[in-house]
Amino acid sequence: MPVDLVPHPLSVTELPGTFLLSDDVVIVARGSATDPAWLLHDALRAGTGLNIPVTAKHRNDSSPSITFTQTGEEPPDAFPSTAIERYRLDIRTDGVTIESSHPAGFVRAVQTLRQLLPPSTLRTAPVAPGPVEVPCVSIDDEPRFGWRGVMLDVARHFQPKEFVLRLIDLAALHQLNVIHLHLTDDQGWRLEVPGWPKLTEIGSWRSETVRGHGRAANGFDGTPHGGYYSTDDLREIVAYAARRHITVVPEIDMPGHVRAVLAAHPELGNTGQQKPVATTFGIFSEVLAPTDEALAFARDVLDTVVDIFDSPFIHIGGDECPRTEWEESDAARARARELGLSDVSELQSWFTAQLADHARLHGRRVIGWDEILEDGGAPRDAVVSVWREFATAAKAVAAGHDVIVAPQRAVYLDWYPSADPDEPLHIHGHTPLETVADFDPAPADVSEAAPQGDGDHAPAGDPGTGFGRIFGVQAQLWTEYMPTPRSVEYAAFPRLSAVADMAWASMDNRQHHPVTTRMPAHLQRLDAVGVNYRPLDGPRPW
Ligand code: TNX
Repeated sequence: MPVDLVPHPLSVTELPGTFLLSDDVVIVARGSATDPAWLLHDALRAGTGLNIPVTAKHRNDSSPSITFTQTGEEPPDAFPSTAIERYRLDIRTDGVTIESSHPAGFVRAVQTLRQLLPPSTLRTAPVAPGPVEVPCVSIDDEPRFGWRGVMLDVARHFQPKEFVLRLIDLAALHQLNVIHLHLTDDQGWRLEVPGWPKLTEIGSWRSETVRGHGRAANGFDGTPHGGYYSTDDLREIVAYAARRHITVVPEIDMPGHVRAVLAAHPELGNTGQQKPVATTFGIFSEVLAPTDEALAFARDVLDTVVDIFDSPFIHIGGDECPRTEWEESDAARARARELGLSDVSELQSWFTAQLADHARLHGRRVIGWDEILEDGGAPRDAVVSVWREFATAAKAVAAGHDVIVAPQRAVYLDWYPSADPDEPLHIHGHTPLETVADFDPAPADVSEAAPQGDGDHAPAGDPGTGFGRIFGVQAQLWTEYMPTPRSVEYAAFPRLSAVADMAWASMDNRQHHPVTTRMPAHLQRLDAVGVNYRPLDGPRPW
């Protein structure tokens, strides 16, 4: 039985025989392994109907067991860190053992075990209830990167909470550990902020939406579009992800991409003019004014975000912020002078620094798209999401920034998966599965760009892990042309499976066992989960 796992583990040894998972089996787990053990219990219950007990001690009888064992000292709960995700999974004919020093590693082992079961067990109810055979195998595993993410844009098209939870399940199955939610943009504001009711009353709705699919989709038929998550919805999402050791990174895009904010609060803009929430896509000239009032707003939103999300990193956007309004505003120019800036274009850098200061007060760090490096730059503790030129990754690392590799040419899943004219409407260029499968997010020249042996890069209390690192890699799902979960899944899969492999597997394993050859087996898993993936041989929408 070939074990075509996605992502590919660091080391896999296939052994003869199978382990019979039946109702004679018990799961043995204590302490930090208890929650992951129940995650396994729940998955087995759903997929096989077996109600395998979780106990703290081995029984005296000879019941075969799946035993979770904590090994060594639990490493500090640092994120991102590959050490906490290390695990060993040993499946023998007479029992299964899972070892890790941290619950994150136990959860990853559970996901690998799920992939080793017959694909039909990934369904939400058993189609063939009862015992299943698991191939014997010995796996030693650790990810290449500690940040393995997917960004979902819920602003351009609101995506129901149930779909966010499903995406978390799919991410978990693929060993991804970050869901980045792009919560705000010109076309909609998607989170409730106590004290700012107009943001959701006005900013979450637009009068038109892009309808349909295919190349004719870019039309409007007067159907309004909207929606937002309540603070409880978001807390539920965070808790659901946390059980799977996935961090939900919220993004509030500022100071550009704020048409939805300004529709609700024109007083935060540069012209005072009230314009509706945007109904088309692109880059708009409207940006936040560099005023104390706008800054107070941004801080208030960050306070809410920090209260809901436990992520050590808060994304503040920073992409595509035109300077035109600032250049044309006497007040903005005066403010820039007052702040001692040499030009209004540095107002964005000032804004980033203010938000980074505020985040730091809460013990958090900001992330920004790579534009934050321009016109004055960003504080060194700001993490940079490199999305335009991949070469920027090396520059950002050399400047001492931690980096998330997210270049559009390799990991923008909103780009076309092929040049086939029958592809449903996507955006910009082409990112076929093969391009994703071949991309190395940290080739030597990028990873070696880090400042060497400079103690001054090490954050206080964290010796040995200086700034200037490649955290990992992240795929983007911008939803301009993805109106529904079904269209998101079509764009995402199976390319996101290849991103997961890129983020976890070693280059050596990726070269010797290309993800494209493992894909046919993996698609059976996606079939069982009911994922609306794009078939390997092209479009059939729908
Ligand atoms: C650029 S990537 C954007 C988004 C668009 C995307 C479409 C980035 C930081 N900004 O606003 O949705 O291109 O691919």
